[in-house]
Amino acid sequence: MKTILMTGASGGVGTYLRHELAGKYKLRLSDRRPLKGLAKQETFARADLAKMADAMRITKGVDAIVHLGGYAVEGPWEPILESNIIGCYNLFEAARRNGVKRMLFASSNHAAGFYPRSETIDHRVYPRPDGRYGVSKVFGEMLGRLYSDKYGMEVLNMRIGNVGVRPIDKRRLSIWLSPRDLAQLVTIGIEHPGIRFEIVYGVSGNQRSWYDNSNAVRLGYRALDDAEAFATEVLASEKPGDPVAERYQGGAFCVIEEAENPSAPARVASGKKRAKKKAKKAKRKR
Ligand code: 15L
Repeated sequence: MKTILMTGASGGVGTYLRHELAGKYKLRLSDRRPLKGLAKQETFARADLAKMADAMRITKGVDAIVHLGGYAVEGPWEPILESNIIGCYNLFEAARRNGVKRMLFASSNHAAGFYPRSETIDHRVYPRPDGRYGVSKVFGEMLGRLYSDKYGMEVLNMRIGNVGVRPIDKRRLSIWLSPRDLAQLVTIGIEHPGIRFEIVYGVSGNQRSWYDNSNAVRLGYRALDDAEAFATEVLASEKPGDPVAERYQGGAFCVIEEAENPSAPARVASGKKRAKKKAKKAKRKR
């Protein structure tokens, strides 16, 4: 049985994936936060990927890495820099030094979030990140490109939409990824023999998809789910949003400013504090 390192295992995507992959692999779970309730084939290795020593310790002796760890939404630069730039670099470099061949990178739809919703995009489009977070995902993809070309690492980038048991709004009807479809893509990433460097979209077979996911299909992906089954219910409670957010695939990420992200309370609180301080200072100067 292969040993797979899963970073960011305490997060939402990690939790779904652990459940879906149970019994298929030995899972070495890792996160900055402690994790309780391990299943039979699971072990936990606490790590802060901003520290190279931690990255070296957890990547020893694994067959593949599923890198979910990082700052997962648009937000202030500092935590994105620490987790998604420094942490991501440390992980790739530690993997290389420890001889790990296979890397599955949880990229995001936000690496290309500034494409309009009227356009269907495939894995070959030029990135159009919709914020600092999106830029950090492009960085991760390009680290993969470098480590593949220079060191022969085998890299699958999954531009994940939104993982959940159901799509939560109109935008997610186009980018939803069910847990079992996520597991199918991850399994392809671990098992497919011919991977060098690939980009696929981490979305289910949604009728309203903005993606031509033929590269995933070429690798054997056959999505089992389609968000359309939830469309009537979802659209009944949909309220009109910001017109810019509505125009682009990345939605609200395209308009969010540093201190505005309600889905990142802890970090944003400090971002807000900083913004207030800055404003006060500027007022005093005036
Ligand atoms: C992402 O990349 C985020 O990690 C996730 O929290 C969602 O915001 C998702 O994109 C989305 O676009 O819905």
